Amino acid sequence: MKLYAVTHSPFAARVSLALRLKGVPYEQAPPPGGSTRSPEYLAINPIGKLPVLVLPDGTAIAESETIIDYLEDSVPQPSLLPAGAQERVRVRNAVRTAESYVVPAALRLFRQMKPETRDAGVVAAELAQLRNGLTLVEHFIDDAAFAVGGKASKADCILLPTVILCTLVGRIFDLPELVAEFPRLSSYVAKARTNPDMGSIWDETEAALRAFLG
Ligand SMILES: N[C@@H](CCC(=O)N[C@@H](CS)C(=O)NCC(=O)O)C(=O)O
Repeated sequence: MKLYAVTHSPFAARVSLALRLKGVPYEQAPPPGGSTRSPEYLAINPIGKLPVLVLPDGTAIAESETIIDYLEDSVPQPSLLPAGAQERVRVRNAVRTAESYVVPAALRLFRQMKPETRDAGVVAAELAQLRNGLTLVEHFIDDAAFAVGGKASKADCILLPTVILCTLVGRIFDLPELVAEFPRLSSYVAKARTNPDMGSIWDETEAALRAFLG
């Protein structure tokens, strides 16, 4: 399988982690034509975003969460969902909460990255949203090496790259303790990073994103 992705993308990191956890071999490549706006890439993914997974028959699957769901359907073992219905709810609530309340605020904060054009009011409002989202995420996760249910799940695939984004937000806005304000989340991340797949995705993505942001 081919994964069109860049290593600094937290959305690509979600899928890379799912592929590694499932033991699916893949080859990573940058978007054809050199950009997500190239005609070649838009012919593959009209959404114009990375990542995209291209199957051996040429089928292209867009959107990180949809790709992970496809992997779960097509390569059921090891499953990235817990066995019980209630634990699956917790995975989905952790994923939705990160996706709906944390990631959008983090992405809006990245638009305020440059101090010279920064709007202090927007930054304060978005940091409040971000902190609220992280508080909600903490509600759904375990203080353990895996976010939910004692084994790797879709929740880990979404949450770890989300926390990387938040770590970088903290660095940009001079809040080095931003993630540490959330003790359950911080403790989970520290334990999760001891897992070889999760630790390597964290290290690779964080280093690439730091370099990308300068
Ligand atoms: N909802 C998408 C978001 C993907 C996304 O925003 N990818 C960024 C890379 S971090 C991208 O491709 N940006 C290029 C662009 O917007 O042109 C997903 O989950 O896959």
